[in-house]
Amino acid sequence: MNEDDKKIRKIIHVDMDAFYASVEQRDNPELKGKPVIVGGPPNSRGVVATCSYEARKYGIHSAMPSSTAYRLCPQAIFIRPRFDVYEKISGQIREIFHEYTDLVEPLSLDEAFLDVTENKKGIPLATEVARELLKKIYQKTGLTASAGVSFNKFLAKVASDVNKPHGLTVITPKKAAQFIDLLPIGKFYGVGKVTEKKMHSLGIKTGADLRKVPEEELIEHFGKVGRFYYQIVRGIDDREVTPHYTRKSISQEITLDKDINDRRQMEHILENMARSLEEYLEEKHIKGRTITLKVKYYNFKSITRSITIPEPVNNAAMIMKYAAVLLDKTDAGKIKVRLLGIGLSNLQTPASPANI
Ligand code: DCP
Ligand code: MG
Repeated sequence: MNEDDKKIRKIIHVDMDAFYASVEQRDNPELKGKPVIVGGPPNSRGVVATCSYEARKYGIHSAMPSSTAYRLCPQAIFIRPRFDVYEKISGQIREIFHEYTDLVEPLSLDEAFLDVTENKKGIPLATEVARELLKKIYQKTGLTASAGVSFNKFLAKVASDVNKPHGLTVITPKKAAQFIDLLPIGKFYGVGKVTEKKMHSLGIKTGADLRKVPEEELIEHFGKVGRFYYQIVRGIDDREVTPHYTRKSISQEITLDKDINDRRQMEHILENMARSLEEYLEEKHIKGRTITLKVKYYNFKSITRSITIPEPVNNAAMIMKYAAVLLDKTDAGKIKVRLLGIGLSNLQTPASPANI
């Protein structure tokens, strides 16, 4: 196909505003206008899942320890998450999306990509579709969302973040180059904290800086994903909106050379597995909320123990912390063990650059 024949796609990224916290404010009017933190209690080792915009003014953000959040804003109201409610609302917004297209790719409970190039209502302007989506979401749920509209996933996703809350941002092909040039490197798709640091150390702070780096050099520094960066900084991102995210879990297991009952040795093996999981998860930009430990005893009897936490994790230390708790719930040590495994499920992911 000739480049010119390629139809310009119309992609929308929708993301609810301060999702869990907004739900709590909606359901309890006393919380409206106040700093609300959803997550672990302040005197626990828990973390902030999210917080209301009023709380963000104090510097509080997702993944911050609740104890730190309390220090920053002692008058904040701490609330435990109610996943069943969030899941129900997530279903409601998905129904709205499907009124327009079946090309809906949910990234988490509160965000999704939609390809509305062809849509069920025959609306020619994607911006119009986005406007309707936000309005319907508000009418049906009483909650606000933000949307980004562009010709690929990368730009649509970045755009949805630009005018939060209740914002609608459109990046046309004409505006793309300038927009990308000014974009801080941390906002690029797939650039997490670690990559951001590395980019900074290479003198790459913005899209304009990134565009100056030759492809080979990016591949040298970042591996396969370097090619992806080279393309997206030029506004090229052909990834399709894929309706289902199929991967449900990630796990690793090891059959030991010989059966063991030394707890320290088990922890050592689990730590190695957690580190290798972390590497994989980081690369794919995946996090998970359910950690599962698998133990097979010397007599081939196999058991699993799981824990689901409010805050998705991807780092080895956290995975290991929970694996150790789960190990206590088994007879490992009392009974000799021949296999150990760790799994992560309830996955959350932005559409990974590794999928292109
Ligand atoms: N979440 C979580 N832990 C995180 C990040 C998010 O448990 N580290 C949960 C709580 C959020 C929801 O997922 O409400 C959606 O995440 P977002 O990143 O979209 O954050 P919010 O919707 O809360 O805020 P924003 O308005 O910035 O999108
Ligand atoms: Mg959100």
